[in-house]
Amino acid sequence: MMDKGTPKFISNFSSMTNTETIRQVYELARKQYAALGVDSVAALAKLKEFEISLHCWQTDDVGGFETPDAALRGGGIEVTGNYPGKARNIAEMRGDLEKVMALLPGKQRLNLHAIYGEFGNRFVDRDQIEPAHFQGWIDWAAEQDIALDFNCTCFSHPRADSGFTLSSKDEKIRSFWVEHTRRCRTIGAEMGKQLGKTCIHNIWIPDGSKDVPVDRFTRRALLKQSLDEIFLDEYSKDFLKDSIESKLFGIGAESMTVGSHDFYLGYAVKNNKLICLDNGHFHPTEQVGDKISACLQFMDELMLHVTRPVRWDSDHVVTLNDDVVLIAQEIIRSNAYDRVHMGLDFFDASINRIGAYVIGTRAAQQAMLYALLEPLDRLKAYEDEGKNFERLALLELMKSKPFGAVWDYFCMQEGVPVGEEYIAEVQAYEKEVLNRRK
Ligand code: RNT
Ligand code: ZN
Repeated sequence: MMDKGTPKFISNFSSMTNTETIRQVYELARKQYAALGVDSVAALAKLKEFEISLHCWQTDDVGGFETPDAALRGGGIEVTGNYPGKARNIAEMRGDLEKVMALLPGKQRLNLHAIYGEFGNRFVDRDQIEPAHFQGWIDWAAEQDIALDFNCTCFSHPRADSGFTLSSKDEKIRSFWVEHTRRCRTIGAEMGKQLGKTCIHNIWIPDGSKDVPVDRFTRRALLKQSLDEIFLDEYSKDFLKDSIESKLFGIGAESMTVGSHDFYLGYAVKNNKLICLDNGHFHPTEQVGDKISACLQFMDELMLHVTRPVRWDSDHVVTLNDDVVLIAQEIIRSNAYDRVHMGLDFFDASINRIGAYVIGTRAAQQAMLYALLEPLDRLKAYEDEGKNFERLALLELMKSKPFGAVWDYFCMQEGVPVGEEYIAEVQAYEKEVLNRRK
């Protein structure tokens, strides 16, 4: 089992850090927050328990290990860059993820895609995959004391080349993807069962059309039919929960996406599923943060894919930006800490991939901390009294409160590098591990 309290770092960061200073600065910060009625000790306790599901696909640029030279192809998503050191096999991928988790405070889960099974040296097609292909991952997750989430992979495959999978009009193709996704749910349920922690299985498909279609209706009817078939198999919610992920458009599918937000929202509400909101999958002026309280009126739980779209669904590394902060604030303000599951979804091959994970995950955690440190009672009181100047003033003032001091203290408590110390850790791993991969 991984113990975050016993850091296993290559460089000796603790000597560089004045732990006493961090403690003192935190103590001053704690008092400032307390003066506003904010309990920073309680905030850190909550942050420590908030699980973030790490997407496995940043390790290898969404390639997977079905064949030795597998790479992302098509599906309307793109990985750009050729920074050295990507994981070439599952052993390297696990090593990378262990390193990432050792550099992160708090709790993580791992979000796997179906293309990351252990298929030995033979090709196992998507409609043939079984729990046995993921037993190694389940065992590894148990050793790491983390839960697993899972995804069917309905792209990077000849049967997805037409641009349609679960909404294909070719019955052979459609039923192939139905079979794949059914098997993925079986695998997810097995993960949840063995690990004793519910697995969320997410369905995202690339289906859409480049130019204006005339028959959107049949496509969506086919997708609905496929989902109905997929969800015929019932699993205990203790083992498996299902989410469905919408999208506005993808490259090569600019004019229509079959699985749009309206489509999946309707499906999820009617069929008691989770919706997965990816903040790269909406019009740039729409805010996923705003959607949380709307969706939660009609469903028990939500899944998130936190990412950073730059002009389009570019899946840049998550940073602590307004979009991510609003998402976190809306989780806390809606008292939905237990109802919203946060996963990450970015893939940048132009920078050190381990560093990308650490930056992105820490940013998401920092957003949560920022939200947890909000003087919510006072802000709500202002709002209820119509004191909108006061509300805006306090929101602005919170931006210059000593949030960083609380964050640093949290990292120190968790036994992970504080502040910029993680840069040296990532550099050392690059030198000693990543650069040896040719
Ligand atoms: C694609 C979706 C989807 C994928 C992963 C790899 O636009 O965001 O979630 O990124 O399944
Ligand atoms: Zn996504």
